[in-house]
Amino acid sequence: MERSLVLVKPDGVQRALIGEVISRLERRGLRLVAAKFMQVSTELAETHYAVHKGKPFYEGLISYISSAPVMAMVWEGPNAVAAIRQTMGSTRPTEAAPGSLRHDFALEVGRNLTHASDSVENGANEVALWFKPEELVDWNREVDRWTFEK
Ligand code: DAT
Ligand code: MG
Repeated sequence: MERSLVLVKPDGVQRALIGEVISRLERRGLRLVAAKFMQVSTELAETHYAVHKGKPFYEGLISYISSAPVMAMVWEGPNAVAAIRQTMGSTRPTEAAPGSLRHDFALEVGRNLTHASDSVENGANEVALWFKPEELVDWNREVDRWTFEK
């Protein structure tokens, strides 16, 4: 079962869109594994976005993600990484598919509401960075057999 880190970034929290994000992931059939509302330290922001260090937008990205609280979550399901990226939409909101979160709720790449892991491997690494093992909940839903083929 694939897992992805999902963040509702500070703009999403300030704009009262936490529920919208959760609702869309729930409706998709994905299963919530962990959640915490938290202030991101500069250290965590820098580790999380280490791959972007040196890029022109890096400094702005670090201050944006640590400027106000975020809702950090782990979601799982078959093809969860691709499904969640699709629900979020492309990085640039003006390129995001109609109906995706970034299309429906964002205008600028620097205020694009959410983060989602971009590969299964990065998903596992990001979950380990943001959550302790004991914060991850293993559970089943009665409806899982109607959503998950196996
Ligand atoms: P994503 O968040 O879709 O995985 P990414 O990993 O390429 O996108 O970049 C991380 C974040 O950095 C992205 O959500 C917004 C910001 N960002 C990316 N490219 C940018 C750019 N060209 N200008 C400003 N911010 C950018
Ligand atoms: Mg990314």
